[in-house]
Amino acid sequence: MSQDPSTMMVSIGKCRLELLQGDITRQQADVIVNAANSALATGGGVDGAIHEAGGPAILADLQEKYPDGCPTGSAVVSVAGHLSARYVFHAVGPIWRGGRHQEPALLASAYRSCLKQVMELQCHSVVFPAISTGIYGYPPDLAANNALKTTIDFLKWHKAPELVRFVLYGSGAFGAWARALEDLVPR
Ligand code: AR6
Repeated sequence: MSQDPSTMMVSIGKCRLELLQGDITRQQADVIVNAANSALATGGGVDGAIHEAGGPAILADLQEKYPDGCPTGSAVVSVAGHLSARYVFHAVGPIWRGGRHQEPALLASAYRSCLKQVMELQCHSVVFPAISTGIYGYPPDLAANNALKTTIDFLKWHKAPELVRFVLYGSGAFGAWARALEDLVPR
């Protein structure tokens, strides 16, 4: 495991799993994942940042392709506009309501839906934000364990994609992901 104050990296077979503190709109990857809502309406947080940086082509594509939105626990694909990516995936995580309303299963399902579509579109790299941990209120430590365990299980089973990077906004989120990764992949 390599480590400096704001990055962390582990290998899962031939795949790389990275944590980085930063702004996801500045990333370069085949796929950038957005934390969306089920109406696919422009919101705040990472969603607002992605639509602002990516430009109006993203919303126009979503409105044309998915007029009925996207169910919680799933993800849909749009163009990437001005972002440095082939696609933007719009993943809908659950709103935290205490943890007994299928939140863990729905969060894992949102990540799995993205990873599956990364493979189907023959993409090799994907960057994720901390889905559901902002406006949707999912506790960061629980979300981190869920996101990383789901991803590690997927990488072990499918041996792809080559690179999965979580881009965490702020030191609090980065710390939660770093602790969860150390627990799941002890050095
Ligand atoms: N880069 C990376 N992470 C970011 C950035 C950024 N530029 N900006 C915020 N984050 P949120 P949710 C972090 O609220 O909880 C929207 O209105 C943020 O600090 O963006 O899934 C949608 O339209 C937090 O850790 O998404 C939905 O209605 C994480 O991204 C709703 O919010 C997720 O926070 C979705 O809520």
